[in-house]
Formats: sequence, C-alpha cells, structure tokens
Amino acid sequence: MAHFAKVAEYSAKHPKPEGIEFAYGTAGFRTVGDTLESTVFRVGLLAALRSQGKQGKTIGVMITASHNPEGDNGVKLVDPMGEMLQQSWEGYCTQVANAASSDELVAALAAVVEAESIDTSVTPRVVYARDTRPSGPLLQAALEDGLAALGTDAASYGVVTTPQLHYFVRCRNTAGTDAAYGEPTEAGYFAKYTGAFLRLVDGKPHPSPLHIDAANGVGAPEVLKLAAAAASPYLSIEVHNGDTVTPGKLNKDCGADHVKSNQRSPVGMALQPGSRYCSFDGDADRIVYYYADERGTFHLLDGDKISTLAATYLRDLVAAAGIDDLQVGVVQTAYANGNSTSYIKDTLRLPTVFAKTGVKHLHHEAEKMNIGVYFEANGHGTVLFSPGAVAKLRRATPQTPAQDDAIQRLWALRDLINESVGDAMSDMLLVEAILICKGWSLSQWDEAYTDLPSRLLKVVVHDRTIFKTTNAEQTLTSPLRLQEVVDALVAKFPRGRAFVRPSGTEDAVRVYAEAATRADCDQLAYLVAGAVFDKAGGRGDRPAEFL
Ligand code: NG1
Ligand code: ZN
Repeated sequence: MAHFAKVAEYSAKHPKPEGIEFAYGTAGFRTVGDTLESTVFRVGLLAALRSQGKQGKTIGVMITASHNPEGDNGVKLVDPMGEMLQQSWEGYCTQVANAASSDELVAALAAVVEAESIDTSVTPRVVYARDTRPSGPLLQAALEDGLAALGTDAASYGVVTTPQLHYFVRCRNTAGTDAAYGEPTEAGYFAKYTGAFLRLVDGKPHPSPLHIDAANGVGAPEVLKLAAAAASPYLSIEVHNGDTVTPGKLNKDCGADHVKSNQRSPVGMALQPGSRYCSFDGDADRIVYYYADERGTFHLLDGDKISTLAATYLRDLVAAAGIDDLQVGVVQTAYANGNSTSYIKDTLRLPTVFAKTGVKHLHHEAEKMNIGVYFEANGHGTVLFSPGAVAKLRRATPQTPAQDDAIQRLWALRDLINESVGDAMSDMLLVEAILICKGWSLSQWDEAYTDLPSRLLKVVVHDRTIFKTTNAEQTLTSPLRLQEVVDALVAKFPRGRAFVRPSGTEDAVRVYAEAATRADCDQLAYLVAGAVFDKAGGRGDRPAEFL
C-alpha cells in the first residue's frame, strides 16, 4: 500500500526485539522501558490510523508506566473524548506490536485499514506527552518516527500528567462545539480547575496546608503550577517527594500505590496528628489521603472513601437543588472494601454496581447513570454527568436562594471534575472543596464507616491464562472446582469475602480477602493463596502464613 511506503524505512531504525511478546492490556503496553522502542514506534503508526478512522479527530499517546518501578515504561492511546482506547482496537495494537518484520508490520497495518474501512487520505492528528522516566525521551523519539512515517500532524505536550493529556485531547476535539471542554493548554487546564474550585469554596474558612507526596514524579512540578495558578490560601500545599531528577527515586517507597498497598505513610513524610496528607502516583492519575490520629496510628482514606465523600456531597446538592429524577450512583470494583459498599447501599441508599477491574469498565458503567461516581479502591476515579443530567441542570428553575446556590455548586463541581479520566489533581481539588465546604478534618471524613480488614496478595503461577472469571471477576469458572474450594474457605470466617483473578498488568494471579478481624482476614488470604498455589500450578515459593 502506497500509504505505508515510508514505514519500512523508519521501522528499520526501531527493530522489534526477538523473543518478546507484547500485549496491549488494561494499562496499554507496559514492561521494561528498554524493550519498548519498537512498540512505541508502532503505536505512533496506530495512533495515526486511529485518527484517520475517526475522520481526523485528534488521538492522544501517553508514554508512562504510572506507579511501576522507574525502569519500566509503557504507552497507551487516548480516544477523541479523552477516554481510554476502544477495546476492539486492543487486539490490533497487540498484532501490530508483535509483527516480526517490516513486511509483517505493513501487512498488519493494512489489515487494520481493511477491517476498519479507514480512509487513509485523511490527515491524521495526534498529540502526545510523557512522564519523567529516564527512558521517556528515547521512546518519544521512536513515537515521533512512527507519526512522521504516516505524515501525521503531531504536537508534543512535553512532560505532563496522564490526565492532563486526556484533557488536552478532549479539549481539541470539542473546541467550538456545545461540548467545548476548555483550552487545550496547560494554562487552560489550571485555569479551568482552579476557577471551579475557587467558586465552590468562596467565603468559607481557609483549610490547613495539605502535604502532598508526589511520588517523585510529574505530579510534583504540575501541582506546584496548579497552586501558583490558584494563588489562594484555599490551596496551600507543601510538596514532598518532588525529586524528578535523581535516578531511582520515582515511586520508590512512595506514591499512592505504595501507600495503599502497604497501608503506611511514604518515605520522607513524618505524619503529625492533625495534619493532612495525600499521595499521587507516578503519572498523577491516582490519589489517596491519610492522616495519623493522636496515638500516631495511620489511617488511609482510599478511593472508596473519596467515592463515598463525593457521592454524599452530590446527593445532598441534588436534593437541595430541588431537581427531581436526578439519581447519583456509584460504580466500584470487587476490590472495594465491603463496608464501603454496605455504607453506599444501606446508609446513603444510593444504587451501586460492580464493574470489572480497569477504569474503562468502571467508566462505561458510570456512563449508564445520571451522575455516576466511579473509583477503584486504589484511588483512580472520577465523576460523570450524563447528557440527561446536564440538560436537567440547564432547565432547573430555582425557587429559593438555597436552590440557586445548590445548582451553581453542581455546575462548579462539573467544571471541577476531569470527566475524561481519573485525575489526582482534579480529584484533590474535589476532596479539598468538599472538606472546606463541610468544615471537615480528615478524621471527620473518615467517620462515615470503618474499613473491614483486607489483604491483597499475588500468587505466581505457571500459566495465569487458565484463570477465567465471571460475576465482575468475583467467581472463577476455571480452573474447574477451584471456586468451590474458595467458597468453602470463605464460609469459615465471619464477614469473610475473597476472590481470585488473573492480573491484567502483571504475570500473576491476585487474591483478595477481607473479614471481620485482621487475624481472620490474614488467615483467609493465606488459605486462598495456598489453594491457588497448590491446585493451579503455583511457581516459586508457596505463599507464607502471616505471623
Ligand atoms: P491488575 O493488574 O489487572 O489487577 C491493576 C490494578 C487496577 C488498575 C490497573 C491499571 C488493583 C488490584 N489492580 O490491575 O485497579 O489500576 O492495574 O493500572 O489495584
Ligand atoms: Zn497512574
């Protein structure tokens, strides 16, 4: 195909390493940074085709490996409204990435053009960015070759957070329409989010400073710019772990994933009772909050806590606005703490559903709701206002000043939230705004419910592809009879719950367990992990008992 005339020439500069199979998973391609050059080059080609398939709409490419170790890297595509790549393209990405030669590569690209009836005469448009990883510049150069090979109209945003890139893509594709999202620039991003935040908190007392662990990643410089743009005592921040230069520091013993997984504060943050803390992950799309009580005990406010805080506030505002038939709903995954789910159902009395792990699944479920709040327990999430909800807000005619205030607040919240994807900075402003409006400390926020003790384990097996699940990944259908074993173990523990699923991002099987007490929870996790190891091809050391 003439369209691919330059592909072979450019591809020769970025040969595929032999013996490695790449797979586009929940987080795009993600593996050791040094092995990704050919893949990122090819993602440039795919981004161009995706844009042509969307009549020249702008597609995004983000080079990041999020909370993974600094030596890893990754790349993912962003669709026109700033959402994750449509699932049906994931297979194309995997095929193109694994083509063994230039000829196979061109054939794989031609197959995509054919299958999607792509008009290759359209000028492709792509914007891209990367996080602070050392392998980023080289991978960016490979991406630029891929874009050039197909004559793409391309623009770099340099080093920004993942959600900022999603925002830029959405802004570019909605400019000049009713759905215009904002200015597709960093200054535009900061102006939009800080403006909405300041509208919400105006007139309320100032909060104490917020200590932010930026995981030594791109969130550090960006959140400083955000605070500078706000230029307000309502956003007084202190950034810790903000070293994006010293090799080896990114995500090392810090960041949202570290804090959530280990249930303890990051390196470089000595918690003082009464002070407020949060952690971003390496590309600033996740956030968790935490504090120490008077006895110095660590308390985590994770994605479930953020989601219930946001859902409560939205529910109360909708009621105060006097708008009928506007329902707030919550989407969680099976990793949500059981007590958060009970709280949403029994105390908040809001509808809640479980989606499969991976933000795209939560996003799709939230799209079915009027106002859909979705968060993974690990701190990745956002809120979606459906077109119907926006229309109702537009039509709302306030009868009292209180109703008018509630309606204005709902509009401000909609502007404050990055609807394209979970965003640590936007979510932080959301939490801050709600806490300021309620006059709450972190411990007051924490009072809503107490987490059940939980444990997340990894079991390495010979072949994780034999693990198949149903029921939002809570029930195993394969290996045969393993689920019965899990059920029998769960039944032994009060408030016990456990499930087993293959990871989408790591070569391992994950075991989640919770129960009424820490000892029961640990015992259940250990027994289930042991059963997986013994009955489904465990590799290496058998999971050890907690002591
Ligand atoms: P996997 O590896 O499929 O469990 C992990 C996280 C997801 C999501 C993705 C993408 C857990 C248990 N799993 O998925 O929530 O964030 O990575 O980064 O936290
Ligand atoms: Zn991330």
